[in-house]
Amino acid sequence: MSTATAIAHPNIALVKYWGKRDSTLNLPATGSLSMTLDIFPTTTTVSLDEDAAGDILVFNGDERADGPAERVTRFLDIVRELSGSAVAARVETVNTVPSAAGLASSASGFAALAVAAAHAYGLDLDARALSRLARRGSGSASRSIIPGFAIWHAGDSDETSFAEAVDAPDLAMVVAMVEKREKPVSSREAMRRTVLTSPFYPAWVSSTAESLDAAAEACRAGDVERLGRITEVNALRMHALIQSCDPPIRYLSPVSVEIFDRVAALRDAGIGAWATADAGPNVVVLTRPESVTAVTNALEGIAELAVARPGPAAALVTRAGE
Ligand code: 2P0
Repeated sequence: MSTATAIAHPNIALVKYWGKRDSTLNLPATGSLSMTLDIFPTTTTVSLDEDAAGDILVFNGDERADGPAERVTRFLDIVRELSGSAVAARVETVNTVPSAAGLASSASGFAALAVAAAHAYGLDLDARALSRLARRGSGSASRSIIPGFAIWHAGDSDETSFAEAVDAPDLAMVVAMVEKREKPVSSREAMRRTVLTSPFYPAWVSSTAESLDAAAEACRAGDVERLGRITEVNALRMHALIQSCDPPIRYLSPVSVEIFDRVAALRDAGIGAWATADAGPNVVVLTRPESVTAVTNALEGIAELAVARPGPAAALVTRAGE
């Protein structure tokens, strides 16, 4: 029996992925840029089982037979097709990120699953191929394969849509966990609704492509101020876009908005700090490492806080069997 265990970390996008051009291949409408974190890892073990009738998913100790299990099976079907194997697998995953709270749990989840499944099924994939594979599970997972800062190139085919590392200045993130409950509308459904109903969607696609070029340039040049400004503007544009759906969706809560205000006040006081938020009420503050204490002091008491630095690539931990 072949078994492999892998570990991956979530990532937070500075320039966001919101909207697909192809939902079968999970090709995004625009490229994106992110930092992989060094906190909240997901550890996943994939064990092939020749006698099993179907795949089994055990998520944080509970066997699941619902949506997440079907999504894992659809992903494993891609791995089985690539490897020429028809064998079912048992997938055990332990996620330390608060699940479905807009903190990129599917990114670390599918990145860890991609690495573990590729090894368990005997595929020899380089980082680019792993990023493409992880993308099929969840778009943002393509970036969690990569350490530190990553650009996910939108591409226009399975071969050309992958993430790769980009040089960046020394940065940190302060994660403000406003709520840990499941979000009311999944990113996948909200993206679909955005593409179908928002009159602002074409403007989002064109402006995000420009923001990505500018952010990549700022990253390479080590221009923290410019990168920070692009990050906060892009996040607020994404939330404005999401709120413009019919029926509308609003992920930010009053506490999230209060955090954006406190971060703006920090900037007025001369501290380089910029806020972003994914598909949920949690807010992540991008800052220089030396300003982390100023940020945590400013957010003290409003939310549970965690400090992250650029994290490692998704990696194999152990492997056994043929
Ligand atoms: C991002 N998010 O760039 C954006 C910003 C959330 C807000 O990627 O449908 O779970 O699995 O490809 O990757 C969340 O969406 O969506 C996401 P699927 P995913 O991080």
